[in-house]
Formats: sequence, C-alpha cells, structure tokens
Amino acid sequence: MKALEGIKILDFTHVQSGPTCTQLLAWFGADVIKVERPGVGDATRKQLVDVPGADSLYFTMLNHNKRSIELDSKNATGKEVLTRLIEECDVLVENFAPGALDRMGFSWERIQEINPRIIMASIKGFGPGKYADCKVYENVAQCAGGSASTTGFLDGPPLVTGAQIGDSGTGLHLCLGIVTALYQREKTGRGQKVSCAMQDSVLNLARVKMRDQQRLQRGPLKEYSQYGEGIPFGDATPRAGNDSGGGQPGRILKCKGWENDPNAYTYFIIQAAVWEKVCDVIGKPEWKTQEGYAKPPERLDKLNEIFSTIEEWTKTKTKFEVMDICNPLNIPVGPILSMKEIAEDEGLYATGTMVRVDHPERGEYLSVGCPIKLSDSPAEVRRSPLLGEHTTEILSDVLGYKGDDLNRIVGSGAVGDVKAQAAE
Ligand code: CAO
Repeated sequence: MKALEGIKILDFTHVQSGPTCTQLLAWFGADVIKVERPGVGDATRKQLVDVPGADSLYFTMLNHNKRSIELDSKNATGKEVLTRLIEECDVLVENFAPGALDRMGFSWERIQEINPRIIMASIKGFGPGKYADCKVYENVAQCAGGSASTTGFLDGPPLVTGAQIGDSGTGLHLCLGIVTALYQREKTGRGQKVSCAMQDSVLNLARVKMRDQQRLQRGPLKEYSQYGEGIPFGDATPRAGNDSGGGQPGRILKCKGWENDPNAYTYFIIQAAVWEKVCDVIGKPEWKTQEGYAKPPERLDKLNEIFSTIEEWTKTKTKFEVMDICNPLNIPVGPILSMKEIAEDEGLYATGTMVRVDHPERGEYLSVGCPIKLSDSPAEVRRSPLLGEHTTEILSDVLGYKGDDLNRIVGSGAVGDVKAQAAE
C-alpha cells in the first residue's frame, strides 16, 4: 500500500511549480488526474522540444505517475465534468495566473459549495498585496524573494541560481501544506485553502540571509570574505560569492585539470574543529600554532592567503582525490559534480534518485526520481501520460459516466477529438 492511496487529486497545474507538487503526491500513491486543455495540454509538452513530435523532457520529467484528461473548462459540458471532478476529488491543485479560476466560474466559495471536504491548493507569484495580480516565473521569484540580491560576487550583478527554488521550491512547500491539510481534515472533516506564494517560498529558503540582514545592524558580518578584505558593508545583506553560509569559512577551489574541465573544483570548509588536520594535509603544520593562524578569529583577515595556499594543494589532486583524502579526516569537502557526472552515477540509480524511464514517443530517458524515501511507501516512477490518454477511463471509472451519458460528454467537444474516437 502507498501512503496516499485512495486520495484523488484534481491536478489543474501547469509548467513547473504546480506539477512538481502533484508529481510528489503521485509518487506517494495519490491518483493524480491532470486536467488539460483539449488539443493543447500543458504548454511545457511543446517547450524545449528535443525529439520532434514527442512530449518534451520538460513535461515528461515533471508529470510522472499522473493520468491525463482533456477538458475545456470554459465549455458548459466541460464545467459539468469539472464540477463532478471537484465532487469526487480530495484535493484541487492549481497554479493559474491570479483570477483565472474565478473567471472559469470556480471560486473558492463555489468549490466549497460543491465539496466542503475538498482542499484547494494554489500557487501564485505573490501573496495578497500590491503585486497579487502579477504573473510570475522562476527567476522573477528568485529576484523578489531576496535570493538574487544575495547570490553572486560582491563586484558583480545579482545572480539567479540553477536550482529552481522559485518553481520546484514552491511546489515542495505546497505539497507539505496539502498533506498537512489532509491530516487536519481527518479530525475536522473539513477542507481548507492552502496558498503558497513563490516570493514567500524563496524567502523561506533564503532565511539565513534575512538573519544576516539583522546581524548587519549590530556590526560587520565577520564570516564574509569582504570583512577580512577590509571592504565596508552597506545597509543590506551583500553577495557573498562562494563563502560558506554558516560560521565556518569555505570556498570553491580549483582541482587538478581545472584548466580544461569547468567542473574540476571542490568545495573546501576550514571547520575550526579540524584546522590542525587541514594544516597537516596541505603541508603547513606551522599554522597550527603560529600566532595569527591558530585561532579562528585571527584567520578571518587572512582567508584569501589561507584558501590560496589550500588551493595550491587541491590543484595537485582531482576533486575525488581531495574527497578521498579529506573525508576520513572529517574535513568537510565536496566535489563540484556536473550533471553529466550525476547522470552517470550508478549509485544514484540504485537508490532511485536517478531513474531510467521508457516512453512510447521518445524511448528511454533519464529522470530524477523521488528524493523523499518512505520505507513503507517506496516510489515507483511511471512515465508521464500522453495528452488525454486517460480521458475516457476517468470519465467512466472515476466519474461514472456510461452509455449515452458518456457519448453525450464525448460528443460535446468538451473533452477533445481524440477521445471521441476512443469512445466509439
Ligand atoms: N480549459 C479552458 N481554459 C483553460 C484551461 C482548460 N483546461 N486551462 C487553462 N485555461 C485558461 C485559463 O483559464 C486562462 O484563461 P483566462 O486568461 O481567460 O483566465 C488561460 O488558459 C491561461 O492561463 P494562465 O494565465 O494561467 O497561463 P499563462 O500561460 O498566461 O501564464 C503563468 C502562465 C505561469 C505565468 C501563470 O499561470 C502564473 O502566474 N501562475 C502562477 C504562478 C506560477 O505558478 N508561476 C510558475 C510557473 S512555472 O515557471
């Protein structure tokens, strides 16, 4: 049995943020019914296409284990079917532009009238307030949530990060909100509205930078490299390059082969507890006792010199040799892994973190599996649905439409042409 077996999700999501959330729910065992516009579907099906005619990796990697129904929610029969879906489902998840669901005629009030037990979960770019009506994509959220202003080097522009903290990060937050609301419903019998704003989710993930914003009012941030370099702080948390986010200084350092390999680097942290071991490893035993180097606060104005010296050593080793030497000594280091190296790591396939999935249109592709491992509910990754692949199945098995009634729906134009053939 899967953890969320028996839970039906009306998945009205598209692009990345919402689909990330419903994919997790599907991996935990929920029946996720993805509602898509007839003949069009989720826009990502046709975005960044690499195999002509096949659903893109953008779509397939975010919509595993779901079923797809084509449904025009602006058509009268489509509204009837959508109402039936709301009656049958436990959760409605959506990430339309602000107001889109209301314009379809399905406000939260109306949805509650149809099914008081339903949980309605929404992602918007911003929470209530002056920006509530804005459409938002990933990088806008990274900028508005404070991440971009604190990412990058001090002498460069703000930077966005490759990790999709705005989209996938918000999807993760929403997923927790949904299971929490399901848990509360067990006790109250009532559904509720779960809202996640992308700005809020990014800010939550950038929490330590708000910590630093407040510390700044009481003095310089001594663990930031700029402190040791004598560069004054302004009035906002600055960009910290590759400085470690915690109290232990860390940097990205070159490793053997860096001249030709853009990822021949390691992260290296000079944790105070292992300073003496660091000194021995890099051939600087005198720093263990030398004034100016022996104690952590004394080292803060010498981080450039210290890390340059460590780098002279890491440049003689591959990033994996650095790991092999430092790990047994408890010196925290980590290789900079490329996506190619991760894709080739069989250890990640053994744990299900990376998976190989077969697809009728595109053949085998790689995907990232479920990163959350439940011992009693292991996730099994199944391919994403083709557009409308399960329309007839959902109409009959989930909603109970049969015979003439089913033909009426299929013939109405509300569920797409393809399904008309399937029902004949
Ligand atoms: N049947 C009929 N109409 C449908 C439909 C269906 N099955 N599914 C969607 N539509 C309609 C919507 O009702 C909407 O119509 P109106 O504009 O008339 O209300 C229209 O399709 C477009 O929906 P949208 O505005 O949500 O889509 P968009 O491409 O214009 O905007 C996005 C995309 C992501 C910017 C916007 O949805 C948004 O801001 N979402 C919230 C924040 C979010 O999740 N952003 C992250 C996306 S991942 O990068």
